[in-house]
Amino acid sequence: MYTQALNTSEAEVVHVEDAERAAHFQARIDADDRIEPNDWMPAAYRKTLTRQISQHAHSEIVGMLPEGNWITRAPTLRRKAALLAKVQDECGHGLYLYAAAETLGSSREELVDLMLSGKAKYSSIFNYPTPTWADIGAIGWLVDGAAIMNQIPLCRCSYGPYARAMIRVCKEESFHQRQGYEIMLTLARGTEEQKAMAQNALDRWWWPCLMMFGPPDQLSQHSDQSTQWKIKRFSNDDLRQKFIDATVPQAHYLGLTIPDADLKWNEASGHWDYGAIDWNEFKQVLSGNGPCNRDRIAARRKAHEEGAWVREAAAAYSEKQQARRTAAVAA
Ligand code: BYC
Repeated sequence: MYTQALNTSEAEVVHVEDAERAAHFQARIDADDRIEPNDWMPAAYRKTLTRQISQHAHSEIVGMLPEGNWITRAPTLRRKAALLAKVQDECGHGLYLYAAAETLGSSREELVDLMLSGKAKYSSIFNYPTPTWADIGAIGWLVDGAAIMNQIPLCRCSYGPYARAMIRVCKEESFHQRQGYEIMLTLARGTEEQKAMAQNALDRWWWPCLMMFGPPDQLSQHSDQSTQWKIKRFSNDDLRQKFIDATVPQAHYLGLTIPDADLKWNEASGHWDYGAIDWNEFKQVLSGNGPCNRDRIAARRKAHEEGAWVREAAAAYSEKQQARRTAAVAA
């Protein structure tokens, strides 16, 4: 019991109890305790995690589309096998993440419907096209590289199911990043045409990748609260800077040029200074006006409709199993 109700109205008691529970909850977070599904948590913590984890799950599922586009056209059998495995991993990540979100009380159907109806976001990065094979290299190298930078700290997120899901996801993302970088290396050391293709992909993916980390800190609505709750361990700008610092030397090794005339090593800060990001483009993509937003949602809706029979068959099988178990218990 958190309070004694003496000479106070019922509403006041509830209020005091909530405040005490919230203080106890924050003390657990401050002590780096893990919050588990059956623990008490503030409604806003549940809401923000459901939002972030489900958006993350949607990103994994929509993220299968740009790369899926190349499975039938991968240049060799080995490349095809690796790409197929990567896309299947992303599907698996989406499923762990929906399962983690479900522990907070929303059903997968509800969450998926929010994405299909355009009400829930998914990462801006998956609204860009993949016209050449080099895009598959650039996605692995840069998109998965950015994802790892963002997700490693999430392995220490205060919510247990999300943090545990992230450990496996990060291991698989590391393999994805390596396979992407290796594609870029092969192209960069290939013919002039192949090198130009790699450079062109870098030119198109660089800036959208920097946007993956979210708006600049002063415009981020959720950062302060999420940091207090140890959902976020680093700010959007800090992670963006870490990504740039790690990636610039990799581009140099490839012999490719980062498409930013203002990119400059800053001796004093020990970081790479970079040019202005076009936040208007980010806003446009988030409002549904990116190059591929409509195609992505249409493809997911079609897949969902075409998969209806699988969901119905699984539900019928599960009901049958349940009836069998009930009959066995009764016998
Ligand atoms: N795209 O207050 P902020 C992957 C939204 S998948 C779209 O800073 P927060 C992979 C944000 O949701 C990569 N929306 O938010 C898969 C919020 O809007 P709402 C996905 C964005 O949550 C396949 C508003 O802007 N990774 O790795 O504190 C192949 C204000 O932002 C974006 C994750 O989801 C964006 N880029 O911080 C390869 C990681 N950025 O919700 C790779 C988990 C911001 O109020 N998520 N918004 O309507 C996070 O770490 C955080 O949610 C973010 C944003 C850093 C993304």
